Parts: sequence; C-alpha cells; structure tokens
Amino acid sequence: MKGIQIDREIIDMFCFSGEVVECVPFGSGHINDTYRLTCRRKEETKYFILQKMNRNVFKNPVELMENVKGVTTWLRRKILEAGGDEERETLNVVETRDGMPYYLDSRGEYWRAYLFIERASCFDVVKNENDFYQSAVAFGHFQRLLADYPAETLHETIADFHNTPDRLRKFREAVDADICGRVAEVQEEIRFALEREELAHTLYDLQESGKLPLRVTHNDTKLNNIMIDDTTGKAICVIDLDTVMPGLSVNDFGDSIRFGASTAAEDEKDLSMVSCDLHLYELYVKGFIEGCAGSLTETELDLLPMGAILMTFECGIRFLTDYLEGDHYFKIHREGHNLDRCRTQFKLVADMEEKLPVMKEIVNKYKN
Ligand code: ADP
Ligand code: GN1
Ligand code: MG
Repeated sequence: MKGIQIDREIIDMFCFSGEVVECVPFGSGHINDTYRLTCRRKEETKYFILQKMNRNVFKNPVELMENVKGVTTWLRRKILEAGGDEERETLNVVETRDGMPYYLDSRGEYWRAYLFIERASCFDVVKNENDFYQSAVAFGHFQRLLADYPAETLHETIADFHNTPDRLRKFREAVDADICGRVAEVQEEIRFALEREELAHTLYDLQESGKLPLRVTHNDTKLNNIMIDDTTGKAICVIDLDTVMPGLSVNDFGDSIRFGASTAAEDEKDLSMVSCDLHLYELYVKGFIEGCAGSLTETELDLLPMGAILMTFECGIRFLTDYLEGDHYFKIHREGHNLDRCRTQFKLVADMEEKLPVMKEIVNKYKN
C-alpha cells in the first residue's frame, strides 16, 4: 500500500470494495485524522474516507456514531423521496464486517469510514462567490430537512458546544491557570475578550428564555464542511456531522459568515488583510434565507448578524483558550497557530461590530 501505513487490522475490518492500494492524509479539518483510501478491483478504482475520530474531543464516539447513522439514514430517505442521488448528497457510512458503523482498534482508537464524494471539492477560502451562495442555500436546506427530526434521540456530542458564556468562563480559568506561561504576551487579546462579557450572553439568554427556538442544527457550518460539485458548482453535500445537535439557526448562519465572508484565511498572520466582506455576507444572507424556506422566525432573522459576531467571538476565545492551555484541542501546524487564529477572529469581531447596522439592513432587504 502506498502512502501512510494504517494497520491492516483496521483496513481489513471495513467493507471496502477491492484492494486498498493507497492511503493519503486528506482535507484540512482541525479535529479528526482524515485519510483518503484508493481501492482497486480489476479495472475499477473507488475511493473512501477513513477517519480516526478524535477521542480527546469526542468523549463518546459510540453515541456520536449513533447520531451520524440516524441523521444520514434520515437524509438518505428525504433525498430519495426528492429523486436525488443518495450516494453524493449525504454522507454514507461504510460499515465494518460485523455490521457496525465504527471500529474500535486494539489501541482503543475509534475509526469510521464514508463513501468518498467524487468530483466535488471543499474550500478553505471562497474562490468563487457562487460557491459561497450555494453553500448558504445548502446549509439552510440541511436545517430544513432536519426540521422534523426527532431531536430528543440525538446525543449531545460535546456539552455546551455553543454556550458562549460557558466558553468565556473556561477562558477565564485558562487565564488564571496560565499553565504555559503565555498570558503575559496576550494581554491585548485577553482584554478584548473580557470587555465582551455582556455580548457573550446575548444569544444564550434569548435561548434560555425561549425567545430563540432550539432546532436540529449542524453547529460547524464552515465552508470546508460542505462539498461543491466540480461540474455544476452546486453545494451537494453537507459533511462533518459530528456536532449535529439541537442548537440555534443563527449560530449556523454565523459560523459560515465567520469563516467564509472573511477576506482572509482563518489563520492569516497579516491582520490588515482580514475583514468581513459585505458582498459575500449579502450573498450568504440571501442563500441561507432561501434555503431555510420561510422556517425562520422574525427574531431569528433579526439576530442573524448577531450570530455572525458571536460565533466569531466564541471561536476566537476557543482558539485563545487552547493557546493558553498548550494547544491540546485544535490541530496546529506551526508555533502560535492558535494565537494567529484567535487574532483573525477578534479582528473580524471588531470589524463586524462597526458594520452591524449595515449587516442588519442587508437582512431586512431579504427577510420578506
Ligand atoms: P474534521 O472534523 O477534522 O473537520 P471532516 O469530517 O470535516 O473532519 O473531514 C475533513 C475533510 O475531509 C473535509 O473538510 C473534506 O475535505 C474531507 N472529507 C470528509 N468527508 C468526505 C467525503 N465523504 N468525501 C470527500 N471528502 C471528504
Ligand atoms: C473545528 O472540525 P472542523 O475543523 O470542521 C471545530 C469548530 C470550529 C472550527 C474552527 C468539533 O471544526 O467548532 O469552529 O474548527 N469543531 C469542533 O475552524 O470543535
Ligand atoms: Mg470539518
């Protein structure tokens, strides 16, 4: 086998068609270890995704895979009813030889496999603005398809995932503990975060008081969690279903803006390059509202811009917390990577705070 050598024990457990001839690291996710496998049978070549799930992040991989199985089975049915292609429009779990959706190896690691979605791509920055618009329609539509999913059957894969006040509390703890001695060099960032205590509560409090409805949401709606068809340019499949849980629609909207409407990559070092592109923002507003097809309440629509600010702020404090704690959560590829990521997020927050009135006007333009 060419490329990375994965134990035969693991490869042989899954029902791949043909002989596995190559395994290469794949994608740019921050959480799981992702590989693309090439399988050959006679003249035919087929690809699969193999992932080692991140056990540090996902404490209960069995429950997580129950969610993924439940959601993908549900989506598959809806896609078939609509005459779609169920092998390309949703993730498809490849089972193990004993019919399980994951494999627990002898080292205690959990593995899973998916059909590889061919002739489609994921992007880390917007290369073509239509891709971004299409991703908005697809994320909105995804929420719509899951609107009547039995939410009570979903496990909470990460507790308090988008509980921003709790994220701020954990951040304070990391500052107080200062286990890596990094607090002194990030005083400006710490101040930026702590000044926004009140902001951190906005959406959470509205959720608690029942003014914002809990829906089945994706919770990690960045552009590289959606596959865009290479030929049609349509966003065909929402991937990375690890955090599908009850959540807020405004957070799904907001996380997409955080990542995709930025004029620079999430880890850009030159902060002068980083701002929120209002044209991309507008395209996303239009697409998301279309994709949700009338299902959002007036309050949700009004709070879409706040979702963008808060998801960006929350992500910034998560990166900074991880930096202070020694980079144990997000994968890093260089010294200070999480700090660089935090800085782009805070730059975006400041920019969006200034642009908030215009961001609201843009929503108003599309909301009726
Ligand atoms: P992470 O949680 O680490 O972000 P993802 O599930 O998002 O892991 O996978 C990482 C990357 O792998 C994705 O951004 C995408 O590029 C690629 N990928 C994941 N699943 C598939 C699939 N079924 N077909 C093709 N590419 C995929
Ligand atoms: C992680 O898994 P990935 O790379 O798609 C993270 C998100 C963050 C994002 C920041 C389970 O997403 O919450 O917003 O990094 N996922 C998890 O890029 O923590
Ligand atoms: Mg991902």
